[in-house]
Amino acid sequence: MLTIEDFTDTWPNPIPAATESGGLGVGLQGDANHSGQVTMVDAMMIAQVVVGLRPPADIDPVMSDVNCDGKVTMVDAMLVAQHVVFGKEFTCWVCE
Ligand SMILES: [Ca+2]
Repeated sequence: MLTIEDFTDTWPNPIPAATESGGLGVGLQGDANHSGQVTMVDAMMIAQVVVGLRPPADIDPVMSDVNCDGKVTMVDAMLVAQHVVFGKEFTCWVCE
């Protein structure tokens, strides 16, 4: 079992990280393309992977699974879009 309490760089600035079964993601939850920001591009990329317009390798599956159900689906794309537009925080439905 891996539990992340504080993950920082050498300054020490906090580094966002998330875990799920079989995976560790470092970065911003929802930042599917590792741009350093969570934007509508992330929501679009997740949606495009879900419908097969992009290869799964184009997104980080751990950072894209924002509801922590172990799958990347249209729900994750919608939650990322809601986060960008309304500032809604991500909630791990499975983890909590
Ligand atoms: Ca998910």
